[in-house]
Amino acid sequence: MTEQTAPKSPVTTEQFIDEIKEQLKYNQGVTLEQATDADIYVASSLAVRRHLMDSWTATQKAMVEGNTKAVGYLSAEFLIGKQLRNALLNLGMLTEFDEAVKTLGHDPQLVVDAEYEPGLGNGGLGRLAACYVDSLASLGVPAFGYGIQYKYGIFKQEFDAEGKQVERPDYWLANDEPWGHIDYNRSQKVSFGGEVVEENGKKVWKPVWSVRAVPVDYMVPGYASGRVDTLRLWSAKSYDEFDLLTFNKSEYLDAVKPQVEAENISKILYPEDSTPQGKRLRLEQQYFFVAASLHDAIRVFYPGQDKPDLTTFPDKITFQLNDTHPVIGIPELMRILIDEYDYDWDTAWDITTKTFNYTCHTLLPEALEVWPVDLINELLPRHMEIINEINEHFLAELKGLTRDKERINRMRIVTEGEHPQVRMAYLATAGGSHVNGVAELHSQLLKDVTLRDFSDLFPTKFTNVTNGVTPRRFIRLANPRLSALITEGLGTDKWLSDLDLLQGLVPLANDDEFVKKFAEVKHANKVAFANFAKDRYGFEANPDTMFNTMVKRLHEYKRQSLKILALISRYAAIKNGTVNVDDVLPRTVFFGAKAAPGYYMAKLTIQLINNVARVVNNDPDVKGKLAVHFPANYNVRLAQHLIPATELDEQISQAGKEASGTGNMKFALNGALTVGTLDGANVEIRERVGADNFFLFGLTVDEVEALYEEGYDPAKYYEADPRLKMAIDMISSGTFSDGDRNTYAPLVADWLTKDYFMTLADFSAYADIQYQIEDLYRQPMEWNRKAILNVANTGYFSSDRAIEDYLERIWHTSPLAD
Ligand code: DL6
Repeated sequence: MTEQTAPKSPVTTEQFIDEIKEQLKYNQGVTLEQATDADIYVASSLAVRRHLMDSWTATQKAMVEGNTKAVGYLSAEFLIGKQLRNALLNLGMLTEFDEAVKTLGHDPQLVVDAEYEPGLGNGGLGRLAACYVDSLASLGVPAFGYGIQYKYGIFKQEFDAEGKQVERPDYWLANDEPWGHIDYNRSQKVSFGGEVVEENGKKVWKPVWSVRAVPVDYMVPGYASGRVDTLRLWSAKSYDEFDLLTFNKSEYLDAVKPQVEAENISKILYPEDSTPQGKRLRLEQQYFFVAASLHDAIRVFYPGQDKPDLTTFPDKITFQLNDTHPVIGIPELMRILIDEYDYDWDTAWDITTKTFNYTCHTLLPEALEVWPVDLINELLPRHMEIINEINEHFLAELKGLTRDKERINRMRIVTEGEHPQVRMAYLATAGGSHVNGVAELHSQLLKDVTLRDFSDLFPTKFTNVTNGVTPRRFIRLANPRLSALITEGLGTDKWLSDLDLLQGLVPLANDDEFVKKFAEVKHANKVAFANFAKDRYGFEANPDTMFNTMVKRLHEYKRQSLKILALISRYAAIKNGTVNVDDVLPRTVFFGAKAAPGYYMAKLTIQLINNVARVVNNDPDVKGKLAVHFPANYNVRLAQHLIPATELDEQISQAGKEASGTGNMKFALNGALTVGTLDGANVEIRERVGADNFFLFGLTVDEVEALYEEGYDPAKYYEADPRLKMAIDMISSGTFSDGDRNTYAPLVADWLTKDYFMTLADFSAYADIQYQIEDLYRQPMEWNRKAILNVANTGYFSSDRAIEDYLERIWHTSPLAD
């Protein structure tokens, strides 16, 4: 990326004050005296939006007229976070905003806080999509993020009196939402069901119901690029508002049924990740947004043309399939080309395979989506025919490549048997040009294990693009103190658009004055977080203890259980005198995690963590030494507060299970040290920051495999390490369940008899490395030197670099000319 200095505000503070007043008057109809913080938020957002408008239209015009191939990022999730500050930063208006709002008698922080965070994603995959649209715009690449504007985002997490997770609906659209522009004039019709008939020798799909896909456009401002891309999220509306006849018969609920059913499609985000989906509504959602997006792209790139030459479609836009969720787009584009535009099969297949690419985000076999043929037949009968035909063509192609019948059979897109299914990852691999994993290790495992047959026969399709995160949101906005210090250290602020410049901080790790300033920044961030936590969650966190954080979705493979077992063992050791309390390094542990509502073991782990926190935090024997906090409802906002304050980050998944991780990148970039396994992007982070600056422990992928082969017996580890035994026994004794010995019995039984993710096998190494961590932490200058080296050496993990890799390896397009 070309280095950019910070953008210059398009307005003075005085002008911005006038613009806010104008919005208050003409949009909200309130006087300045009546205006609340929320009013000021809406007025400022609308005023900021206006400043983006010219660049937005110019970007679209340049894209269509300049013939620069655009990127269509198809994703069921975009976890965008709050918009206002991000837009202000990218426009260079942060100072003008703060000044204007203060002049108008409001506190800028309270105004920013009035924005309700859209939770349109589950975790890593959705947040990655948001980072990628930010980087696309910042690099000046014309792009559309295409997804769904769910009415209810990821559930709001609360904890009940017993520490159990309770899910509450997240009706984010009940609040004023000034960023999305609903465009009824550019809606698309999306149809379902019915049958396929032959008319004049042609297949014709006769669907029986349709919904109206209405685009809601969010502008995606690039940082200092002058470009603004589009995040187009589809909302489902009914064509039949309601049935008057039924209404007049007083059957009121029946009268609105079709409307309710149609609108259900975009009603709620599925609160799952990495777990199998078998829900009809989920397939409806997938087809809904993909079909609308493909038709939308044709409308955008061939304006006003009845019979466009769609052989040029792959030159106009390249579609990235963000995991398998949008893969139904492959048969949909085939259907559009064959049924709507009369192309023959081969031409349609050529266009389709050139148009799509697929990113896989998992290594868990159960997370690779499969759809029952019966369900697709019922909802999308014409697509099922096309998928069957793709399967037949593909099998014929394979027969030309290999004589290995078993391999060919293993590669079937549509399985055989009584309940045939469509394997969406296979369809994506066969129907696209490139397949990529999201970290080097992950991409290698995709080739060696998950998609081995495919990579053997189509080796050139496979590539890697290691994930990245946007430095604008996750350093500049989240950590203004560190940002100022980096700018001071480097003597420039250009690092925000070229994160490799952080390398310039390497020598400063040996400059004691700089190291001290760095330590002061971290301490100030800890104090700020403690204040935020007190205010927002009501707990006291002592900034003079080590801040140690584990935030991510709750999943057994991520192994929050390893962290909590180690913590309990430390607590138990203090209680029974094995460890002298005076020797214990004071530590505050933060957890943040949502569990899928139907994931029993994950929810039980949450309950355990909350109860460990309750017991430990109320025990005078460990006061000042050990504290555990689990702020509910981990989201982007909490991440932005907690990550800059963290000193030790946990990335402790079983090796070979975390595809990449992106939290690990955010923490390293904010000067936390990582304790982690050789998994996902940890491997590359460690390579870059240096083995001495990363706390590595645990089994490797090969060792995990060997242990499975040899027959894994978790009980052996329980017997062998008294620290582990003590921790598990303490749980079993009812210490964290008011004496009830059964509460956590399912967890304990699982650990001792199955422990699929080998928590027990890695326990000793994990407990041992804590001594190393604590020794280092007792030498603050050394700790902070290493933390600086983490910041300095992780510029590679910018999403700008990731997008540049996509441009070069997969999309083969470029930024718009100036
Ligand atoms: O690539 C983004 C993110 C990775 O960093 C995580 O390691 C990975 O678990 C996550 N995957 C998902 C979806 N899982 N499935 N399917 O969220 O993607």
